[in-house]
Amino acid sequence: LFKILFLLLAGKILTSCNSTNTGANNKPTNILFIMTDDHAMQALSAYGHPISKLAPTPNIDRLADEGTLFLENYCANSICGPSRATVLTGKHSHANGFMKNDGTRFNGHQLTIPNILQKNGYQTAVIGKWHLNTDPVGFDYYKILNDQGEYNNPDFVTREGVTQEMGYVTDLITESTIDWLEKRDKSEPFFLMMQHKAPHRNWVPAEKYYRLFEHVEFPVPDNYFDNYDKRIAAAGQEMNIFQHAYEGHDLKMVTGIDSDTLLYDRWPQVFFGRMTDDERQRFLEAYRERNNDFYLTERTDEEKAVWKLQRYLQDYLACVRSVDDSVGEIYEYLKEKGLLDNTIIVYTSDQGFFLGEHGWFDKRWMYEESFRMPLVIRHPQVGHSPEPIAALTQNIDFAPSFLDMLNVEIPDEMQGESFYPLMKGEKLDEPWRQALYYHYYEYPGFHSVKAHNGVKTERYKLIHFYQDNEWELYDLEEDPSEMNNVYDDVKYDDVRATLHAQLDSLILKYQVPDKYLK
Ligand code: SGN
Ligand code: CA
Repeated sequence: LFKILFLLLAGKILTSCNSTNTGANNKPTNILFIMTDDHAMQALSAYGHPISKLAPTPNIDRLADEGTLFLENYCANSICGPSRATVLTGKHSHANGFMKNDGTRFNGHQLTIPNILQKNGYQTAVIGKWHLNTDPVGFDYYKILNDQGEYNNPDFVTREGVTQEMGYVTDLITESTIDWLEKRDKSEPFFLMMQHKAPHRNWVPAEKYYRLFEHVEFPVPDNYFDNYDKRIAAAGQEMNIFQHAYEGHDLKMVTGIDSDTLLYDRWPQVFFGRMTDDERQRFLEAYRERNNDFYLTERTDEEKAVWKLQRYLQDYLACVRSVDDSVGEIYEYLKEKGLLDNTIIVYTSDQGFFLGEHGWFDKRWMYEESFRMPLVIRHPQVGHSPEPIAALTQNIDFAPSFLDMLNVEIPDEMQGESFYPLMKGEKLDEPWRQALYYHYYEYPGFHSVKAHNGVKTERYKLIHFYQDNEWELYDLEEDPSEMNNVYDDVKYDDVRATLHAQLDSLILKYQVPDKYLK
């Protein structure tokens, strides 16, 4: 009997030593995955963009100071549902089946991080934006927004049904996250996804921040008045701030001096209709001075375009402020509960966003601003990486990397690679990838961005708008703003040939079916 007891005990000690799934003090490692909606790198001050200097994000920056900042992280398909499906599955859109935000229903029964971690003894939860059109699978608990969700007094969907909660969406998601952390079974590790709606369109700030940036002039991008020369697809889009932003819904403009009626208010039920009468009145008062000024000051069209850009950025960045507050609150909670040393905190956004570059809002393009995804990871055992990571990483890598960090086997069918060795500064068995594959499908669709795929290397980018067989090539070193399509320039003959070969090989590697390339 003693012998058996001894063997059992030795076995137990051995398994717990073998597992790297332990943080400091051998506590199991948790992951808190924070994802926002449409948070551009230009608006995250750890990345140092001039816009963010006027609207800093100290709480997210602290994660970077104590962790790892990824400089060249990209999405596979710059749109909400598809990016989220890629994060969950570690696969490109064609492989996980969620290619467009067109009502596609996500198949949650494939191999996903929550499914795998749940089977490995993790408590799993998702709180906030989900937007995949099927109920979350693999989660012990969920409390998600209805579809895109609302900023004010939003509806939340749980297994029990739909309930409206009074308040501001970012605060409510933060409170529910802390509430879940409080009530969870503390004997098991957790994988928790906190997914904010902000700063998604129509950029409604928290009441305390309505006037936060009222008098701040943000830098106007050099290419704000882009004429889309030699870029046929870009010329056909519908995401120009001056022309296409809805004056009421997006820019909160009213019909005249002292008016209480919004100009074009596209979907009253998700915006003004969600507010109480008092809330609406306080909102109108807060915007009154700016709105009156629009009618009291004469402006040329060009000046109006800049005025609209400022209005857009003021609200967008005020939404970001609440997101940053949320990160701060969660951080304090983890600190207070002694969870910082065994919780990996990830901060990212489902894709990037245009903050006036090319004259635009929204995303979808393979151009840098929307293609890039901010990514910051605070891993307590890795600590601060003095050098940010400049390798080409992508959201297909998230699932394999998280599994790797928790020492859980990575399924073969995942198309991404674990970037965890890069974070630890380990020498790699094989060189890291030199080229990324991108594919956007949603055309026809909102904002009229033609479907395209392409390849990006450290210096170059080749894009194919395959429905019209239009090609674009950018030299990002010479032309970081992607204004000069050099596809037909003989100087780039060799580069073009190499990029074509890289694109073909990525299409093969990821097995993109022919039918999706027409
Ligand atoms: C909404 C927005 C669009 C946005 C899509 C996709 N319009 O339709 O501007 O491109 O969502 O966004 S809105 O006025 O209703 O906000 S995504 O984040 O879901 O990809
Ligand atoms: Ca989004």
